[in-house]
Amino acid sequence: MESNYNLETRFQERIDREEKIEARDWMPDKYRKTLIRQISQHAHSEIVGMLPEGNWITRAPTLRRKAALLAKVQDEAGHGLYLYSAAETLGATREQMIEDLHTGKAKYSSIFNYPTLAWADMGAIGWLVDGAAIMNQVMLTRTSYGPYARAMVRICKEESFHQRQGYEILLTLCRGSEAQKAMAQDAVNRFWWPSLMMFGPSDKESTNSAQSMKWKIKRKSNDELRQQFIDATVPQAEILGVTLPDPELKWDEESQHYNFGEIDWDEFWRVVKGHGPCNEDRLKARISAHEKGAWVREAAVAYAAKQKEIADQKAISA
Ligand code: FAQ
Repeated sequence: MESNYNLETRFQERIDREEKIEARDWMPDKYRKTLIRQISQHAHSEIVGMLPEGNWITRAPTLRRKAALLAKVQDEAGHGLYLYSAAETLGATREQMIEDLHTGKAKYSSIFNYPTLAWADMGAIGWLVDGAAIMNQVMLTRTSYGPYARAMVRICKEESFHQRQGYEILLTLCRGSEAQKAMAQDAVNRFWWPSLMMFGPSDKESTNSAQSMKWKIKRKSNDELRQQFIDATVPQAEILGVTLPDPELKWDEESQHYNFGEIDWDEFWRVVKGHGPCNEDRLKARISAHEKGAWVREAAVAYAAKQKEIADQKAISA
C-alpha cells in the first residue's frame, strides 16, 4: 500500500500537470472537505439567491420582463441542483448540506442578505451581482475537480444571459424619465459595495486561498478578481450614465487599473456572520419552503420505489 506522503505528492503532480481529478480518484481528505465546503456554499448561494429576485416576479412591469425574470430565477434553482449533485460526488449528502444551511453552519454569499426594494434592483442584481458571479466563476470552469468544472461551464453560459438582462433593465430605466433614472441610480448605490464584497475578504485575510490556489480549486485570488470586476464594470457604468458610489474610484495610468476606496470589512463580516439586513428572513423563507415541500420529496421517493418494484417484477418474470 502506498504511503500517504507518496499519494499526496502524486496527487499534487497530477494537479500541476493540469489533469482533472474525478470522483473515484484518490484525493487528500482536506481537498475533499474544501471542495464540499465551497461547492455546497455555492449551491446554497444559488438557492438563497432566488429569494431577492423571486420577490419581484409578481410585480415585473411587463410580460416580457416577467418571463425573463422567471426564467432567470428558475436557472438559479438549476444551478443549485447541479452544484448539490457535484458536492454529492464527493460523498456529501443532500440532507446534511441542507441541514447545515438551515442551522446556519454553512455559509452562503453575503450579497443575498440585502433587500430588493425597487424594480431597478432586478437590473442592479443582473448587472452587478451576476457580473461579479461570472468574473469569479469563469475561473471555476477550469477548477481541478472535474464534476465542478463541468457544472460551471453551463452555469457561466446562463449567468451571462442573466447579466445582459440586468444591464438591459438598467439601460431602459436610464433612458427613461427622471424618476426612472433616480431609481436606477439608487439601486446601483445600494448594490455596488455589497457586490465587491462577493469576492470575499482581502487576500491577506483569506484563510482558504493559499491552499485552494495550490490545488487549483481557485485560479485567481479574491483581490485579483475584484480588481478585474471593477475594471470591467466602470466603463459599463459610464454607458448607463450612473455614478458608482465611490469618490475614490479613479483610473490609474501607471497600474492600468482603477483605484478604489476601502471596503467596509466590518459590514462584510457582520453579514457573513448572520447579522445582515435580511439574514434572518432568508433562512426563515428557506426553512419554510423546505418544510412545505416535504410532500413532494415523499411523493418522489414513493414513486421511485414503485417504479423499482415494477422493474424488479418484470426482471423476475422475464
Ligand atoms: N459571503 O478564505 P476565503 C451567485 C467566507 S453565486 C459569505 O477567501 P474561499 C449567482 C468563506 O466561505 C455567489 N461568506 O474563502 C447568483 C470563508 O469561510 P469558511 C456565490 C464569504 O472559499 C447571482 C471565509 O469567508 N459564489 O451569485 C464570502 O477561498 C444572482 C474566508 O474567505 C460562489 O460561491 C461572501 N461573499 O473564497 C445567484 C462561487 N466570501 O467557508 C442568484 C464559489 C468569503 O472557511 C442571483 N466560491 N466568505 O467558513 C468561491 O469562489 C469562494 O468560496 C469565494 C470565497 C471566493 C466566495
